[in-house]
Amino acid sequence: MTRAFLGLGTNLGDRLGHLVTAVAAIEDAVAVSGVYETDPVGGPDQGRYLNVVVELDTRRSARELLAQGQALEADAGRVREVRWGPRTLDVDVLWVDGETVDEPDLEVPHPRMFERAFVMVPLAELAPDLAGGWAGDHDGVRRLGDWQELVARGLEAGS
Ligand code: PH2
Ligand code: MG
Ligand code: MG
Repeated sequence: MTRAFLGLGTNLGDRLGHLVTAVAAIEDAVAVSGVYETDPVGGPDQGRYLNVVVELDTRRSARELLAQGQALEADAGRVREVRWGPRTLDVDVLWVDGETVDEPDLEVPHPRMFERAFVMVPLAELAPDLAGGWAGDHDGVRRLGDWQELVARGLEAGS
C-alpha cells in the first residue's frame, strides 16, 4: 500500500457539498485535512475557494487516481472554460510516494504544489515530512475548522 495525496478545490455552488460527495467516493481515503477558505490564485476575478487535502492509503497508480478525479469533477458538473477559472470541483493528484510522472496530461508531484499556500498549509497537517518545513506565507488562507466537525455542522444546516 502506498501513501498518496489529492488536493481538492471548489468555488462554485454548494462548495462543502461538492467536497463531501467527492471524499465519500474515494474508498481508500484515510484522512482529510482541515477545511480552508482561500483567496483565488490566478485566473479571472472569481469567488473564494474551499480547499482540502486528502490522504490515501492505496494500491492505485497516479494515473488511476487522475481518472477517478476527472470522473468526480464530471459528476460535480464541472465545465471547463478558462484556465484557473471558477469550478464546482477540481481534484489534483499532488503526490504519490515513490512515483513520478511527467506526461502532457499528468505531472506528479504536482508542478505548482510547493508554491501554493492553499495546498501546502493543509498538506502540512497530514504530512509534516513533505510540507512541515514549508516557509511560504499563509496570506489568503484561513482555516474554517476540522473536516468532521464542519461536515456534521454543514449537513445539519442543510437539513
Ligand atoms: N485552483 C486553481 C487556481 N487557483 N486558487 C485557490 N485559492 N484554490 C484553488 O484550488 C485554486 C486556485 C487551479 O486549479
Ligand atoms: Mg488545481
Ligand atoms: Mg486540476
